[in-house]
Amino acid sequence: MSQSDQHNDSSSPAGDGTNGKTSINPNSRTQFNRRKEPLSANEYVKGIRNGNRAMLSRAITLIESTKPGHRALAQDIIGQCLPDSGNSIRIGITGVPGVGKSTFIETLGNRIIKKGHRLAVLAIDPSSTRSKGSILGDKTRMETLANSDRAYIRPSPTRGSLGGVARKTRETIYLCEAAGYNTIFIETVGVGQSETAVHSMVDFFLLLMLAGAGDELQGIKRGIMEMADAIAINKIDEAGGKAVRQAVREYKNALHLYPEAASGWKPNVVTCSAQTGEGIDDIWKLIREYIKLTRENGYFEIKRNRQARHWMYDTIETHLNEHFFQHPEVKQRQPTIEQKVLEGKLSSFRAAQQLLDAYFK
Ligand SMILES: Nc1nc2c(ncn2[C@@H]2O[C@H](COP(=O)(O)OP(=O)(O)O)[C@@H](O)[C@H]2O)c(=O)[nH]1
Ligand SMILES: [Mg+2]
Repeated sequence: MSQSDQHNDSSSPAGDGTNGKTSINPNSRTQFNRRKEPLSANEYVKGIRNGNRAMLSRAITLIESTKPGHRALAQDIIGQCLPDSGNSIRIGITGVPGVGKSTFIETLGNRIIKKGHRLAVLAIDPSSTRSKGSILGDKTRMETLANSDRAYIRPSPTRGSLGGVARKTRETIYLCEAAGYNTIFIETVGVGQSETAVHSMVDFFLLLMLAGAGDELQGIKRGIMEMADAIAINKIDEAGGKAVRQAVREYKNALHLYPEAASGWKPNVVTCSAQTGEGIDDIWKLIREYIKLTRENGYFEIKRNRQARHWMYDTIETHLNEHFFQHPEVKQRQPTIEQKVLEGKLSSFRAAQQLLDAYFK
């Protein structure tokens, strides 16, 4: 295990010791580490508030757990952390694999922690279901950050639906904020579902692109461009000046096709090299301008409140959905009914009705 893994990895929630190398308050860490019995929500919350990273990691593992007991405990912890949350800037960073998201986060992250920010990086990467390597890869790409006391890096859980993963990320944000991280970066692969979910949990949404690759080639859907508060063309150290200028022109044109945003903000196209650092400070400046504008015109609050409402309904839907499919009668009848639909012997609507009847009966 590399040092960065030990430093930032998750640990088991089962009260079996922790692997957090650094905590802000060493005393509270030892105290918790000696404990063998499961911790109470209060103890978790105390640890998180003290900036104990191992406790934070263990609480996030509870959020990610599918065990009902863990989830109940996690909800308790989140509830207690809520009053301390909300005091951060949440930034989503998306783009196809390889565009340079992790490198960008490493470069920008190091600059802002030098300015005194405390940064949490949450990475949602569905490809990690297939290869654990991509998570390790990210960690080596964010090596300096991973070894900093002012940064906390947490890869997404590797199981579950994208929507489910995203919901857990949203809950994780609260804990990170309660732990004193005032800037949250959420890295997500720009291929579909996940950024809609991420868009509804961040204040600013940044889309990374490459020059000369064409957006079809880059697998970016129009809808994702529409959500972007800025598009940054990365790797300008590599691309020719002409290709970069053309890409800027094209994306600017594309953005102008969208109706003016309710935020009063005009999304812009900028250029950078996450590798050399060129343009990175300007992007940070842009993000701060956005925050300033939307805080002043009230949109910042409005957006957060709408997001809260969205997650309320999302959570209800998820719970109802789970409850439905765990119903014994539904569980028992589902395979046969599904098979009949596949064979064309039963219409989808009748099939659904039969299962719903079984549930409501
Ligand atoms: N030349 C150049 N390479 C870059 C730049 N940013 C990232 N890379 C490289 O592109 C590859 C993918 O980067 P990574 O940050 O992992 O992309 P991600 O999949 O979007 O997170 C790595 O080999 C990086 O070193 C850049 O600005 N210029
Ligand atoms: Mg990455």
